[in-house]
Amino acid sequence: MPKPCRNDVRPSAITPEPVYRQRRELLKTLALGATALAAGCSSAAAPPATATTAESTPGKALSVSRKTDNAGGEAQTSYKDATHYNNYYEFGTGKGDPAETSGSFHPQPWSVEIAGHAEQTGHFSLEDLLKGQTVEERIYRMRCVEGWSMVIPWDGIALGDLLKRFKPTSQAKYVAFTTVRRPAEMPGLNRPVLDWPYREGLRIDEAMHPLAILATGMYGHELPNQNGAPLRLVVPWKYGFKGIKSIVKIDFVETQPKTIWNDAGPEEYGFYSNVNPAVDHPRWSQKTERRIGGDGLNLFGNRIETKPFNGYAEQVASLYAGMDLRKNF
Ligand SMILES: Nc1nc2c(c(=O)[nH]1)N[C@H]1C(S)=C(S)[C@@H](COP(=O)(O)O)O[C@H]1N2
Ligand SMILES: [Mo]
Repeated sequence: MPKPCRNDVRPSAITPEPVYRQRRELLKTLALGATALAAGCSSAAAPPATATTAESTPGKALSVSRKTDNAGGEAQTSYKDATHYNNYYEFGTGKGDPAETSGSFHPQPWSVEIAGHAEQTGHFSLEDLLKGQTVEERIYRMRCVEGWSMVIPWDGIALGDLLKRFKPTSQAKYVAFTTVRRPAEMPGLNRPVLDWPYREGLRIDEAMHPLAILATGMYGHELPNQNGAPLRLVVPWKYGFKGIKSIVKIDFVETQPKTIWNDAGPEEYGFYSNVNPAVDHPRWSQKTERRIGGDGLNLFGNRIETKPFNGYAEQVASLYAGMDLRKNF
């Protein structure tokens, strides 16, 4: 079982025992075959044969400080689906690979480098970063560029609250994030699928938006390795690939940072990557999405219309007032 998260994150609350030691038996997921260049490229492969409808939510969810968003009451994705249908290419490109191959990844101890245009920079332990921060549950829709979506109860802290503590200067126009690079623990890094390490970025006002969070847990428990332990970004109005996992560096920069998917395919993956049903990916439509869940992974059913900004337009559309969202995709 994964370990519960704590609302009040004190150094002692960060448990030293790696989550993987107590993991429940993993699904024998099968690799979904070779993956094309896509931020979670869909393939016509059959659903994992052993995926079941069994609900494998973790034990008692902890009480959380407050719910700031509940995805309009939409049904939550099961814990099992959310932890066995993943994109984390450092652990392989198949949807089942991360659950299967991330067992020897060590999310603790962890430290994050804060760098760039801020009054305070340096290396901080995860405990220090989370000290005094309130962990809240946010139930967010998450929509992958390849056309599937989930509704996940994340436990995390507001990204902006954390960033402000370092007092970014007026030169800090963007925030760049980097994932850890540990080839010995991340088998996917040995293949040049992407230009490692995984890198993402946000404009500073996007990063400061209250909907953007740094998640440390999900379903009331610490993040499993495959979901980005111990710290990952969740930006619900953007395509899933912006949600960079296992972050080790946060850099306040002046110019728009290079991102790994934009480097890999600038025509396909823009910097903004706001969920936008009106702008298709060059190789597929983005008008609808397949909500994972229900009947197993439900690879074919539950197709719903994708909403602008993934349903968060009311809160975030003003960030892009006056911008041509076809050009700035
Ligand atoms: N470091 C890293 N972060 C990553 C990815 C990745 O391959 N490596 N995949 C992204 C993509 S494409 C998606 S859709 C989400 C998936 O998050 P989940 O597996 O928790 O659902 O993580 C994003 N973050
Ligand atoms: Mo994705």
